[in-house]
Amino acid sequence: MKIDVLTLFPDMFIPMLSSSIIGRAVENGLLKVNLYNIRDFAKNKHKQVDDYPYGGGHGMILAPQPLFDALYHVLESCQDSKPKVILMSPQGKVLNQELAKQLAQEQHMVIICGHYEGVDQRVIDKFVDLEVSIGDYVLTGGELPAMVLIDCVARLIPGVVGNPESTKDESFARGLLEYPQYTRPYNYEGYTVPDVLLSGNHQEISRWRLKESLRNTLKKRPDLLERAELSPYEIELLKEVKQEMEGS
Ligand code: 4FV
Repeated sequence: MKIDVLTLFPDMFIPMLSSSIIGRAVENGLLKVNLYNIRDFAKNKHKQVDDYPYGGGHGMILAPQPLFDALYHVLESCQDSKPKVILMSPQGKVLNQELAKQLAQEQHMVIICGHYEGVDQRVIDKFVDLEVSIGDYVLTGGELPAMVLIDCVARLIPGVVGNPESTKDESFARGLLEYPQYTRPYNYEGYTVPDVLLSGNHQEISRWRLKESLRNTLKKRPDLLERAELSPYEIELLKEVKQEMEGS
């Protein structure tokens, strides 16, 4: 996958693109990220990239010229299919695992990082295919949201995370929260590991894990349960969980 990032702060991306799983994905060519500084495309003598909002009001707006020229530059250099142009914005579709899975199918994405009060609407009207938000709160810039998007999409690229199985039954993969995880030692300060996990009975273990996944989701994110398509078996297990919770 190739990702072109348009930002006023390209250096913010270096640590995440050179560390850990994402760093390895870049090293082994599974992920190519080009960082473009929007200010490099500003044609005015002071390299200004923002200006006052028409109609008055507080704050500044990212002006059209530097962004138009940055996007022309990035789009003219792509031979193959047109990339998906994404603007990180609080007005966007709220990012979730489903959207991450969809975007992981893309070969080429261009991510625009807003700043100040936002970008001139004409940039959105002419170039933006999708606005994405990482949550209903306002940040100082689109860089952190862009990094969040790159991370959650890149880890779904085959070969990026060591064992592809691990992205199959993780939280949200099935619309449910994950089950509790344990590792050695068996007894830590008197806190022990559920015996079923040491039983070697994989059927019992997967039943316990599914039940605990349902319990976690019911306790922490009941909204997800409403949306989850549960099998008759899962509905049975959920009933047991509810009885146990009523009993406790
Ligand atoms: C944001 C979000 C976000 C708004 C003004 C940057 C800031 C400035 N982006 N999800 N929440 N962006 O707050 O994506 O342009």
